[in-house]
Amino acid sequence: MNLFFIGTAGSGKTALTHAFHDWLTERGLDAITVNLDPGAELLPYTPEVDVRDWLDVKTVMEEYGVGPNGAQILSADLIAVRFPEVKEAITSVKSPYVIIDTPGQIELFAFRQSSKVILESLGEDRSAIFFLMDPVLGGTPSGFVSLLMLSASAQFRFLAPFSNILAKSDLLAPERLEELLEWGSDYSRLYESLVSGEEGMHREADVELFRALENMGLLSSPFPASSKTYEGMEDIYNVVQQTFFAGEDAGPD
Ligand SMILES: Nc1nc2c(ncn2[C@@H]2O[C@H](COP(=O)(O)OP(=O)(O)O)[C@@H](O)[C@H]2O)c(=O)[nH]1
Ligand SMILES: [Mg+2]
Repeated sequence: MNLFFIGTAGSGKTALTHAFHDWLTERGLDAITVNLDPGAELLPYTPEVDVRDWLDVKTVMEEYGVGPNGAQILSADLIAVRFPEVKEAITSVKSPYVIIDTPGQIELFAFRQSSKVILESLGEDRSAIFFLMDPVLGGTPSGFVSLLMLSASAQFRFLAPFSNILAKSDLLAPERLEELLEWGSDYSRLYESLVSGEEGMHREADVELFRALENMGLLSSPFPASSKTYEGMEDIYNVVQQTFFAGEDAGPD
């Protein structure tokens, strides 16, 4: 099972990769971490497979004579070329849970062809995608709608099951957390907040965006998770069990 954590820069993908790995292994479950971010500097965990062994942004900058942004994009594309070797390294470990940390900026993974190559190579039927919603960006009704839109556009590109996570939940006061979760689970509340706020000129566009998401059936409720308090780790685990075993627990108690 390949579990991909995707999201905007700073949404907590790397921290969650670390936390969820620890959570699984503390329960005696066999899990490995994979770093697919060629631009990562310091990682809080030690990945079993690290894309930087094949490709890193600094070397790409030197070799191709491009700047940091160009190198990030080029690296994201070059991963696809080197992926057969990366995949070989992943599958040779033979661990049931493969937790995959993806590049910092969401567009480098979610919106480039290389991510399709990666998912297809590992098997979309053996993969699940978790989109991390950053509560800092999703703290206003229009910010929340924008994140749902971003999540929906990523969801469109993949066949693998897709879940939204309200990340870094420990940063929110209980009543704020409750409000954001209400927006996520009851879209009439999100709509109310959207039209009643002081959001000025963008309001109509947001309402249109909201309606489009609603009409396409693409609004999916996030659940909270924190890499600090471990809130939500069990929910991620349950999603995985539901997805791959239809509720039957694969691991020891
Ligand atoms: N309080 C809190 N901070 C977090 C959490 N997850 C990540 N962070 C912090 O947010 C920043 C970005 O996290 P990181 O995992 O590197 O984000 P990434 O860019 O998506 O990989 C770091 O300073 C983390 O320590 C969380 O669950 N709670
Ligand atoms: Mg990261």
